[in-house]
Amino acid sequence: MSTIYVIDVELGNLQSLSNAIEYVSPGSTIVFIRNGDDFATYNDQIETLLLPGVGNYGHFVKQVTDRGLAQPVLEYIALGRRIMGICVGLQVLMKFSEEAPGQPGLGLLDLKLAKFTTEDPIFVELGQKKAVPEIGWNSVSLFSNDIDHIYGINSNNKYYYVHSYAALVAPQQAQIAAEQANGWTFAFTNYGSELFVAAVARGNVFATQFHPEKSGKAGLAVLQAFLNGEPNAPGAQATISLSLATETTLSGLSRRIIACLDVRLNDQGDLVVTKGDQYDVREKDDTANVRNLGKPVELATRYYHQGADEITFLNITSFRNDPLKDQPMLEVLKQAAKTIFVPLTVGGGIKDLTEADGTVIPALKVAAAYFLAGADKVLIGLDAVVIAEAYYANGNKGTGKSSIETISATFGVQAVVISVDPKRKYIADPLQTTQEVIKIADPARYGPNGEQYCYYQVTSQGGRKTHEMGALELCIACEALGAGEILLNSIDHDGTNLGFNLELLKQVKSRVSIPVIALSGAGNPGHFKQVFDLECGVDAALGAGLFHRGEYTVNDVKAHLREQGMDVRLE
Ligand code: 1PR
Repeated sequence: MSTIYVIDVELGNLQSLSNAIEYVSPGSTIVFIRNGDDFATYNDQIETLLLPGVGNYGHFVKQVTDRGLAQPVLEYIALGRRIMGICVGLQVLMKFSEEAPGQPGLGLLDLKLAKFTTEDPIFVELGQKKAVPEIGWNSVSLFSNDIDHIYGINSNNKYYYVHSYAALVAPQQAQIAAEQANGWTFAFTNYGSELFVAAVARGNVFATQFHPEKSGKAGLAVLQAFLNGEPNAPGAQATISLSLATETTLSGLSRRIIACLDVRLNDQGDLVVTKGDQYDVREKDDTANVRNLGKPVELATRYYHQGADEITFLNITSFRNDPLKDQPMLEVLKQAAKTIFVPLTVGGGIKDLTEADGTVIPALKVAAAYFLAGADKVLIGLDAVVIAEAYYANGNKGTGKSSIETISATFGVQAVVISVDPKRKYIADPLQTTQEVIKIADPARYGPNGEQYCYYQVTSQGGRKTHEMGALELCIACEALGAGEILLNSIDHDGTNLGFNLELLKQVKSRVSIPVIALSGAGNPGHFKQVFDLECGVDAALGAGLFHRGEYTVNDVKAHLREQGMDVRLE
């Protein structure tokens, strides 16, 4: 059996990469290399080396440098030995990134990284902003050197990207042409109107901007091609060719469908998947039991095989206990990450924790435990409300110490999702509140006393506590503090099967520049079409009850969207 060496600077979800290696190359031994001494110890034996990177470029490059890994990696490459970089592991091979001007990369390629623009012309002309980071499933649109595949990458498949910075083609066409003349092969992808480097290959070096370990079967085929030393592998053949998809979305991303599992202990102490009706998870019969819809890992695996683009676990009673001690949830993640190769998000109790003896466990450590267990993103609910209230009280300034700020500074903004639990409040006169109100368009939806306005008050602790702050104001503050994505619930729609809360989604999505995930209320595949048709450009849609109750599968939703001409990822 082969031995795969993986550079580990403790900044990423290496559990998933290890699981993916085990899946494509069963029985392989994985050896982590954490510093220059480790490299020296194993150097002569290394035949295959992986350089996975997640999150903040500057932090990652500093770790590679400070741990004495930069020189050994460059010497290893110069000797013609095989290495694959992933995400920031591709970016570190380049010379410079705007994300960290003072932290030069290894400079193997004379290319620079720049941030995607939210003011992408093809979005601006439609009155929209392009969400940054790019989070979702995109295809490889073109290759250099007259090839149409490399290491299993082909244009028929979709791969999972999660990044704000990229090697953009437009500002450095001459440098890219020069690198092609130096023997580099490129694959490129469009994000909106910005073409960027999706993968590079030359001799012993291969690197991808997307995450093959999170890109389902298509991604696993890429990882396998590298591990097998097959640069000419054609790659997994998608069950559909892109030519059949009648739309090309503005961003280039396929419509992202997420399955969500609300998880909690039931009265018997078992960790079960449950589902609320407007956040009430107890049966309406005389048992008043916690609704038990199944086992978390079993349901998550089922949804992965049904085509879910992401899986979200919400530990909905974690505000009552300490998630670090909440071993069941960490164990769920570990088990799920073994066979689910799409992004995993986990939420519930992610904040600074004070133990019984007064010891404070910082949110960063809580989040790190979840990343180590196999999560790609952490989701923050209650603490986001506390942080946003402090932000506004402090004159629209952060403290630099909040969970959102510390986790995004270390693991990248794309690793931080905020969960918003809003509840409608009718307003007769906009002057009655300092929060931005929505003018209700449909008179049939006016308030009980004919109120023509409303806004969505934020709640916490599963809707038990109501705050004056509006959902929009919460999202604006959290984006400013480093959140990379918004999970926008709606208690009024939760579990109703009446469809998503379109007016709330329009209000928030039109005012933020990070991806917004719609959830609460999905009752049939048509509701997903309805929300993706919104002009504001919702980035993803999430369902729970309709999947848990077995009324529809994820693929039913995707098949319906495809029939309607929408671009979805089908494997
Ligand atoms: O506050 O950081 O500990 O995070 C707690 C997390 O748990 C937050 O994301 C919060 O939204 C969630 N949560 C807390 N209580 C409940 C509850 O239901 N009692 N879940 C809860 C909220 C989110 C989704 C949603 C479905 C819509 N549910 O699962 O229910 O997507 O269902 P549907 O598609 O069937 O309509 P913290």
